[in-house]
Amino acid sequence: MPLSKDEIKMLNSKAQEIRKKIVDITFTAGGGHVGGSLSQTDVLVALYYKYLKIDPSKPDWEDRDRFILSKGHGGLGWAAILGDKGYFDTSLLKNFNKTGSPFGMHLDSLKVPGCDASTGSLGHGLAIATGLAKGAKLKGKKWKTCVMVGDGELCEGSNWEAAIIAARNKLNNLIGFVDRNKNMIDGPTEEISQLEPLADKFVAFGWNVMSIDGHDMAKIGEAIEKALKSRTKPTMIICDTIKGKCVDFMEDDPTWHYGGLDSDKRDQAFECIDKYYSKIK
Ligand SMILES: Cc1ncc(C[n+]2csc(CCOP(=O)(O)OP(=O)(O)O)c2C)c(N)n1
Repeated sequence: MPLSKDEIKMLNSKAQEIRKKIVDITFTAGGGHVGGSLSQTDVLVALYYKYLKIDPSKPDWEDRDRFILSKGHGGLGWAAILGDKGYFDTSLLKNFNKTGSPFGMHLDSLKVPGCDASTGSLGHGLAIATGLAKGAKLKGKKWKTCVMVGDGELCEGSNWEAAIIAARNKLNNLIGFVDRNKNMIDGPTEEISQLEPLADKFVAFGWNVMSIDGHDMAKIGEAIEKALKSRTKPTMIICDTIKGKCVDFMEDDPTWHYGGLDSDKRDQAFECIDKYYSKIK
């Protein structure tokens, strides 16, 4: 069933809140991977506030859906969501990435409840997710596995090995998302290591593939609903996104892969986010 107008409104309002938390954590931490955290937000919000079957009071519940953030440097944005969901006390985020904090820039599954796999060394999440999805099949379990990879991350060959195995094993319980913001750490993906035609590549590897606007909640919902109906194939949803989404001085600028904000820039970023959402509500 498509997302209702009220659900879309709720999800957008949550995404606005999470984007402001991302900006705030970037300010208090003294820096962070803010560009990619902002591009991944809408998909993560749709998953955590609508589609993932989880119980933050029981992070290890065996029948929970699994989510892996393979682009682990987006941990700052992921932590904002896990805290908001109630996995831990959000006051802990005031010390994000500081000495003694359970949060490093990349989340550690041994320290952060709700984090199913430690990532950060790129190229591992899709393989971990493939193993989890295969595990669910072997155990006859109904839970699904979702994973987000960065587009720059797809330069790692291990992704393509996992893609072969997932299709070979008919893992229709696996849903992948590419945060296709077209920028990596040091510039545009197509100038550094050409990925296009990306959708055709996953099709050739035996996946069910969709390409959507990764900032449109209705489209994200539609794609996930379709993926849930796949009978024999894993699904890859290629999400067209903007690095730094909603903050005009960061948008589509690879130099904001990692950055810090002073209080003026933080307030400017808050204003940009509020302005964007005043238009789409
Ligand atoms: C194996 C490995 N090589 C290099 C890095 C350094 N690194 C961190 S982020 C990044 C760029 C990733 O780009 P992308 O996946 O597109 O992330 P996004 O633009 O969504 O932030 C790189 C190369 C790493 N973390 N792991």
